[in-house]
Amino acid sequence: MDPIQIAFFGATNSGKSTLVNAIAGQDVSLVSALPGTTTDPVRKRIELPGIGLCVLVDTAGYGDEGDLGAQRERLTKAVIDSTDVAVLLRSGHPADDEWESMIRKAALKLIVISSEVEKSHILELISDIVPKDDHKFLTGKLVAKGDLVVLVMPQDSEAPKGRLILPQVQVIRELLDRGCTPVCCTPDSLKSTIAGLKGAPALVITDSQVFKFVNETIPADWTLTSFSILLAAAKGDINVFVEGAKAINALKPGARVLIAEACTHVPDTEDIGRVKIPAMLRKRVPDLEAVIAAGNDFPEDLSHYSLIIHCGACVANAALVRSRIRKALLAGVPITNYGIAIAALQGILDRVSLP
Ligand SMILES: Nc1nc2c(ncn2[C@@H]2O[C@H](COP(=O)(O)OP(=O)(O)OP(=O)(O)O)[C@@H](O)[C@H]2O)c(=O)[nH]1
Ligand SMILES: [Mg+2]
Repeated sequence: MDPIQIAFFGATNSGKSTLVNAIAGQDVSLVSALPGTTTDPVRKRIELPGIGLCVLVDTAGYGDEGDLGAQRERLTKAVIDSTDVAVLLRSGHPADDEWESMIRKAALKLIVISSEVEKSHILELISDIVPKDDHKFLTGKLVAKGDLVVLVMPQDSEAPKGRLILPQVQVIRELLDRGCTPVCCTPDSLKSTIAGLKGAPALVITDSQVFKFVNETIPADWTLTSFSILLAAAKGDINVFVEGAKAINALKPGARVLIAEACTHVPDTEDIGRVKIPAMLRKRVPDLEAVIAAGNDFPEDLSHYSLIIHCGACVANAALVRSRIRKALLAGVPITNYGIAIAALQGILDRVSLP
């Protein structure tokens, strides 16, 4: 589903960019004898033989001096969080050990390279280490071949003009691949869509924003879930998120909640994370403080938060969500996500089917 993110780390001039270019078979990154040639992370999507669709990430080297060097190191460290496979080039730099232990602590797959012979076998080393079982279906066991599935997809002001959002596209494509019949409607046409069906669909998948309406509109014995829940299950740990959502009931007046968004976007007036969820929480918890962290700005210190609510991560990969779950659990802070928080807030988490 997600491309496998393979990131290259090492001191400046250790040969990261040269190696990335060799793997890609093209000039992805600038190479020079000058330390500090690569300044920001450089990403290249590429299909690697025997491995599959990958994103290669070349990073700025560590050991660069000054304020700019420190800023580059910060960007390089942020890459660790979304990485599936790290390749560390050891070149005898004093900081090699520190970086190796930092990457090991992040619990991702690691290949340590300390000789030119290893560099020449890099594709085999990557192929041996990449996770092979990552081809999970979003809809999991909820559907089988031949099933009819109703998709409720509001096209409000938040929806991009002229196209569908990625989770909807992914689910429709997957249902077609699995031999199912997706039937799409907006909340306005849900009743007439149901009336046109011969019997109960195998599953109804709704946008979580209209969860309550859909739940009240369809018969109580129909199987219901949401796009966010499917995504949460594919990108993260559904059990941790369901457990985290229970913390909503324990929030005390003045509690601080971290709303973490994987992407950065220009906020909308109907914004789900910045407006809708905080408003729903404040109805239950007086003086609740919602702190927004967008993109890479996930705080290092999570101890001030009573709960973390993460976005559906439609543009981020599972590795990033896993690393955030790990950080939350290490800090002892419950973590959930948008779709599951909304389901919990509307009191229908028990009504939802998990994939
Ligand atoms: N002998 C030898 N030289 C290499 C090797 N890999 C890279 N070089 C040379 O080392 C220098 C630095 O290579 P880069 O690939 O730019 O190194 P980098 O790690 O990307 O460096 P920064 O972007 O500055 O962090 C260049 O002059 C390369 O030609 C190698 O395996 N062997
Ligand atoms: Mg470079």
